[in-house]
Amino acid sequence: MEKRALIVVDVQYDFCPAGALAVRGGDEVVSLINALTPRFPIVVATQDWHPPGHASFASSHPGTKPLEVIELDGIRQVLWPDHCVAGTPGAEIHAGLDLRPVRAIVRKGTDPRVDSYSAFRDNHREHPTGLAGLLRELAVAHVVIVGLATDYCAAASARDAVEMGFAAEIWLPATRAVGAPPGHLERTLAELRSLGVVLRDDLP
Ligand code: VGL
Ligand code: ZN
Repeated sequence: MEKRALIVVDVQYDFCPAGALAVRGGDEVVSLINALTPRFPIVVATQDWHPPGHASFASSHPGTKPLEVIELDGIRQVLWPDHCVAGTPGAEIHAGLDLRPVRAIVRKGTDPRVDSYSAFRDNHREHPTGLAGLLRELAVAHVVIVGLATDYCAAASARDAVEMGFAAEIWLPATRAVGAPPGHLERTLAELRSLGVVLRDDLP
């Protein structure tokens, strides 16, 4: 079988209960992912890593509130509470996640002007993170995506993976979703399916 990599997306305190951008049940993925990592020859993780005042923060746009949608440099941007500010405790990867099998941690969202949901490139689809090159050099043809959040960073990573020539799956039980705005999760999953992303409802 072709070589598979596990991509562990944004399992960070700010996406866990009590975090700044808490995703319901976010911390529940930790033990599920720990059980998966030994089964993959390559495991990489991503870390949302924003400078203070990042353009995705509602606080950077006076008069707006989190979860409002604006147009930012010509693309749709959901505004978020301040989260995953580089170097803060909320930006740390959950201490329960076993990082020993993780070969590389890719940080993203570091450009103050543009958001970066995907593990592969920013939301303008202009600046790659380098992950595609790393995976290709390691002869990975197929990626399995788990982590947070299903409907934003996991989804964007799967979409880009397919577009960049990888086969992609999301293993849904090891993800949790933001679930906003209404209907976004369902639309996103339908779109991913139509692009050929395999959405698994169980964990093997
Ligand atoms: C994420 C919103 C903002 C995610 C990151 O990891 O899904 N969502 N930044
Ligand atoms: Zn973010």
